[in-house]
Amino acid sequence: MARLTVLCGGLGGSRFADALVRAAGADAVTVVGNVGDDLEVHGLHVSPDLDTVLYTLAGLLDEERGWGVRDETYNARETAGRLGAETWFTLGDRDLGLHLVRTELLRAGVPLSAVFARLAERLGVGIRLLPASDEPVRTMLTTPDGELDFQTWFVRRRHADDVLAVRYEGAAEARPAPGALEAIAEADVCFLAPSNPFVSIGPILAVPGVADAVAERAGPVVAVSPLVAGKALRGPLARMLETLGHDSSALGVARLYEGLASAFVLDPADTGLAPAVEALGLEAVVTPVVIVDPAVRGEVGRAILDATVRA
Ligand code: FO1
Repeated sequence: MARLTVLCGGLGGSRFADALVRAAGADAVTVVGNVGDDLEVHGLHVSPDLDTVLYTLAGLLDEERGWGVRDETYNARETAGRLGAETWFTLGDRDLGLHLVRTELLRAGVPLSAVFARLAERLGVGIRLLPASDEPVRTMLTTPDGELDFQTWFVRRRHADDVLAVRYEGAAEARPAPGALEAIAEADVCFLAPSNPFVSIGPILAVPGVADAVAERAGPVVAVSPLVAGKALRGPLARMLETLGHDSSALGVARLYEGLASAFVLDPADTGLAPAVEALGLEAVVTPVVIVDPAVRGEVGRAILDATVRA
């Protein structure tokens, strides 16, 4: 059985992890996930990206919306709003149950990685799900209106502000979660999921030791393009690349991974970029990367594995 480790963010990353699970089985997959967009809501710890991975693999995700639990209700939010609380970050009733349990465990001194191990087990998710760190790392974005934390920028202000710089608060003091560096070093293939390189993969790589573990691997490091024909399937990546001074294309993303990845997976829509990707010293692998529909994920995952386990 091939051992596959995936550095991943929220929706794109969770769909990619699901594709690998469908192709190779849950036992094969370890996720090292982003905690840079974690936040506290009503005193509860919320880990949106890792929760999205958890919900996707448990078959609970609201696939249309791309976050939270399907068949959700919002009674607690309505009460909180009526009582004067801020409700711009929506927590549904079912989702709230998870945040209550997680926060209780964290307050009792259980590290975030152990909390996720428990949540995954209880929800029947067979992969290993590790936060990049048990310590806080927070993605902060410089905009023309000042510096904003990720969720204020993304949800509250609907990512309307141009992003001029990105910083990962706390990263320099954070330690990788137990097992994360080993999972990266020992995997047969280490993937950089089709997630936003600045706000999903960046905060993981910023934890001391993680980028070195990826760069020093003897085996392949395969980055999967989060852009197809210059467009993100969802989210603000194309515009962020522009405002941060990069090429708004799969090639622009490949350049960010130069020296770190050994191969870069491009959608057939971007075949024309393959020679430029190869010129960066990355093997260009052209195969579909669109995994929105759960029905195609297994097939897409198998094709990516066939093309890259040997890369
Ligand atoms: N995204 C929104 O656009 N609005 C929300 O109110 C919102 C709530 C939310 C609650 C739990 C959760 O796990 C995710 C949630 N998201 C929401 C998604 C989240 O902000 C982002 O998609 C990720 O952080 C980006 O990867």
